[in-house]
Amino acid sequence: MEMRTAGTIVKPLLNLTLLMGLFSASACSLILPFDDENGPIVLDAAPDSSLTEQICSKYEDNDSLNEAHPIEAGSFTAALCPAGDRDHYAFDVAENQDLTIQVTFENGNTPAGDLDLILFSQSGQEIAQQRSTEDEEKMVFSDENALPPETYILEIHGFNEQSTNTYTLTLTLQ
Ligand SMILES: [Ca+2]
Ligand SMILES: [Ca+2]
Repeated sequence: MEMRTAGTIVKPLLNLTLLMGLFSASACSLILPFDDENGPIVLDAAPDSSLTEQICSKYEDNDSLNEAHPIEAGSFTAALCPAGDRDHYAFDVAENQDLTIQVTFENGNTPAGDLDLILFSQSGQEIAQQRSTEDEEKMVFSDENALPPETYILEIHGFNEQSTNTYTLTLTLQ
C-alpha cells in the first residue's frame, strides 16, 4: 500500500514535468515571430545588386586621406562598398575659383544607404561636413565663401559602418 501511495505521488510530478516541457516548448515557438520581425531589417540593410565587384573596386584603394584618388572637374559614378568603406578624392582649387561638390545616390533616408561628406585641407584639417538624410549631399564654396587655392580632399563615408551605396560625384570648378 505504501508503494502504491508513493507511485501516485510520482506520477503527478512526471505529468507536471511533461506539462512544463510542453509549456516551455510553446514558449520557445513564441520567440520565433520576433526573429521574423527582425528579418526585414536585415533585408533592408543588404547591399543591392548594383554593387558589383567592378564598381566596389573603382578608384580603390582610397580609404585614407593619404590614398586620396586625384580627380578633376567632372562627374563619375563609384560606390561605397563593402560595408565600412571610405572613399577619398583629391582635387585642386585655383585662385578665385568657385567650388561645388555634389554627391547623389538613392535611399538617403535609410541608414543602409545614407552617405555623408567631409572636406579636408591637404594637411588633413577638417573644413566642412555635409550630412543630410536626402538623396543628395552638396557643398558650395563661392564668392565670399570661396576657398583659398590649395589641394583639397573629399571624404565620402556611410551613415554607419553598414551603409553601402553607389553614388555619382560631380565636381564643378569655375
Ligand atoms: Ca569605394
Ligand atoms: Ca574606399
